Amino acid sequence: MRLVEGKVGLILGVANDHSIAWGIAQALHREGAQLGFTYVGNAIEKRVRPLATSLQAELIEPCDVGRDEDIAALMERVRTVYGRIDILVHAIAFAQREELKGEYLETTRQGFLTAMDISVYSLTALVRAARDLLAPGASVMTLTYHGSQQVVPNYNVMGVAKAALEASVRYLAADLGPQQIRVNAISAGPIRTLAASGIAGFRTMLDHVGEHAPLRRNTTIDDVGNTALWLASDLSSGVTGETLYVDSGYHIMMM
Ligand code: NAD
Ligand code: 0WE
Repeated sequence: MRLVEGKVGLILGVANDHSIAWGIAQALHREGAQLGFTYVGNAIEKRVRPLATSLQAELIEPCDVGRDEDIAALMERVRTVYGRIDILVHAIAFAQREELKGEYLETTRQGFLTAMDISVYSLTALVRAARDLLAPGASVMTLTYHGSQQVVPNYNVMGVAKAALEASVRYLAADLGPQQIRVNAISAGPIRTLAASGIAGFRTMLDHVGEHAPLRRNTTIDDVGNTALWLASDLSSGVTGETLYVDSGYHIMMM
């Protein structure tokens, strides 16, 4: 029996075949999950449709997580097509580009609110809208980064947002635990995705991590996908409210 045979998964955050959400989708599909996907905007729709179709997705819907009406419409579609959710994957973050350089001190009110809305509140909004669809035994997961715990130059408002996201995971886990729904975060090491493109010095960061991490290599979307598969499966039935590191061990190192 495959690890997630017959489970229904909803995946938010595939932009292209480099996306962490795509690594997760491939692992879940390989082990028997039925998957639905969302996208924002026409450019991403063009990339997501063929990817989703290649995994026999029955649901491919638009959803800007900054819009409550999009989230509500998405969950109504899920209700019609699948009638339930066993796996919910939130792999979404956004801050205005100007906020990811220079001093954190210069963060604007609007920059702060946008990062918190799209990267943090969206998880809570999605889980609330999905509440009556989430089956007993369901697994909800999100993606975070160690910039929530220690200062990573230029990560700035996203570090503050990820700290709030990890705290949201704990509060959601406490709320949904009695319904036998688990909520966890995966803290991934740096990976070259669309969200990492154009970040000054990203190459240098990747090379440094690859040379100094215990495993002496960078994290791949397959590494994250396989941990997500475990979190989605009943093998992780006792784990909730947790942040799991999938970063070649980098965060345990000092010098
Ligand atoms: P990505 O660009 O492939 O994925 C980010 C996704 O967020 C995109 O699909 C984009 O469409 C979506 N998104 C942005 N604004 C949205 C909105 N308003 N509504 C709906 N979707 C929206 O990049 P990724 O690196 O795969 O990012 C996925 C997650 O992984 C993010 O939470 C990111 O913070 C996290 N993460 C990334 C890394 C890394 O180094 N790449 C490391 C740790 C954690
Ligand atoms: O969470 C992230 C990236 C999130 C992100 C990226 C962008 C780039 C394009 C959020 N919003 C935007 N907005 C854009 O306009 N990561 C963990 C990857 C990342 O981003 C960094 C990093 C790392 C690692 C930014 C600065 C320093 C390190």
